[in-house]
Amino acid sequence: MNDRTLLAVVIVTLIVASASLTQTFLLTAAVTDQNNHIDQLASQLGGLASVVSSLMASTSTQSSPTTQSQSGNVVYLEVVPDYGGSGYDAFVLPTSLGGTPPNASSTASAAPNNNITVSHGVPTKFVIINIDTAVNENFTGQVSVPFTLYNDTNSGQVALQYTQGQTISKLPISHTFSVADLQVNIPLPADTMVIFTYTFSTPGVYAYICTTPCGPGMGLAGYMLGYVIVT
Ligand SMILES: [Cu+2]
Repeated sequence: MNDRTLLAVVIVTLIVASASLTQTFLLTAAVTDQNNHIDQLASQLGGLASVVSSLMASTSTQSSPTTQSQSGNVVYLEVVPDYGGSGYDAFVLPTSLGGTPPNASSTASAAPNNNITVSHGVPTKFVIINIDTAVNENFTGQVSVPFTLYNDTNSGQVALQYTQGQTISKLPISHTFSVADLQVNIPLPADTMVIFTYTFSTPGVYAYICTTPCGPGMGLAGYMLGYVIVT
């Protein structure tokens, strides 16, 4: 091999080696880039996982099978006509709405649990949805606990504010949400939603009832009678 040939071989070898080095460098850069990308994805997924787990945690605290949770200090309660059979209107917690309604007239022990648990000293927002269209009484009285009344949501929510001390005269209603011990007496007109906030100051068990003559469910535990358990 003469010098010229040797030089050519060296040059070719150098070119091949440098190409290989460049390729290695490029590959390494690509892998590093991909690793960064994976890290980024993982952190995004981690963020998503924490959002999902926090959502699941808040969902699970809201779905206690027997009592309405005070999660977020909001209590949802529905008034369902004929829930336990003809005339047996009832306060029903959303968690009890699924499944087969009880038949109160044939099974005395079929009373559903509509007890509500709240914490004392914490403002609790009550959202009461009355789907009963019957009018059982004209309500007259003074407002002790302010509330907002929303008319039939089908025709658009029209908010009416009732302030403390205001006199209500002959308001047609289906039911009331009344805690006699605490002067809570909220009228529930037909097909409306009523929202009010109340702070129970002392732990204990307080009966809540409906005072209108609305049928055999009146004064019956699990129907138009339930308990607020203040912890
Ligand atoms: Cu009633």
